Amino acid sequence: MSGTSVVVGTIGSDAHVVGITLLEHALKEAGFEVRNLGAQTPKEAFAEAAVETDASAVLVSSLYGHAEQDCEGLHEAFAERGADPTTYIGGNLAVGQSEFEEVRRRFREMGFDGVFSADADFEDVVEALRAEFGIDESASQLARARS
Ligand code: B12
Repeated sequence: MSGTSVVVGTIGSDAHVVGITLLEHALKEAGFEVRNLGAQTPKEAFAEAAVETDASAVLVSSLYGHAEQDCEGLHEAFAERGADPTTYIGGNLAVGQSEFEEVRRRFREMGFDGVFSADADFEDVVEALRAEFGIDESASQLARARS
C-alpha cells in the first residue's frame, strides 16, 4: 500500500499496554507501518517519533483516567518540531467517563482529530484511518499479499 506510517503509544505514567499492543497488530495486519512506543511514553517522545518516522498519524492511548493532564502540550510538541500528524486518542479518557460526548468535545478542543471510547474496536480505528488517508481496502490486501 502507501506504506502509511503510524505511531502508537500509551502516554504519561500510564502502564496499560494491552490495548496498544493489539492495536499495533491490527494496524500492521491492515497494511500500516507502525512504530509502537509502548507504555509510559512522554509526550516529547511521541513528537520525536512522529518526526523520525514521518508519521501520517499518531495514536495515543490512555486508560488510567489522567489523559487530559498527560496530553497537555502534546500538540505544541508536534508544532515545535514542525510535525502535523493526524492525532487520535482512545481508551478510558476520564475517571468515570459518564458523558462521553463531553469528553470527546474536550479532547477535540485540545487538538485531537479523533476521540475513541474504550468500546471502540480495532476495525473502527482501521476504517477511520483508511477514510482519513483515502486508502481503499483492496490496496491494503495487495500490500499484504506482496509483503
Ligand atoms: C490489566 C489492567 C491493569 C494492569 C495493566 C497491565 C499492563 N501492562 O497493561 C495493571 C495491574 C498494571 C493496572 C494498573 C492500574 N490500573 Co488498570 N486495568 C486493567 C484492566 C483490568 C484491563 C485493561 C486491558 O488490558 N484491557 C484489554 C484491552 C484490549 O482493552 P483496552 O486497554 O481498553 O483497549 C481497548 C480500547 O480502549 C481501545 N483503545 C485503547 N487505546 C486506544 C488508543 C486509540 C488511539 C484508539 C483509537 C483506541 C484505543 O482499543 C482497545 C480495543 O477495544 C482494566 C479494566 C478493564 N476491564 O478494562 C483496568 C483499568 C483500566 N485500570 C484502572 C486503574 C484505576 C488502574 C490503576 C490506577 C490502579 C491503581 N490504583 O494502582 C493502575 C494504574 C497504573 C499505571 N501506572 O498505569 C481503571 C481505570 C479507571 C478510569 N480510567 O476511570 C480500570 C478501568 C479498572 C477500573 N474499572 O477501575 N491495570
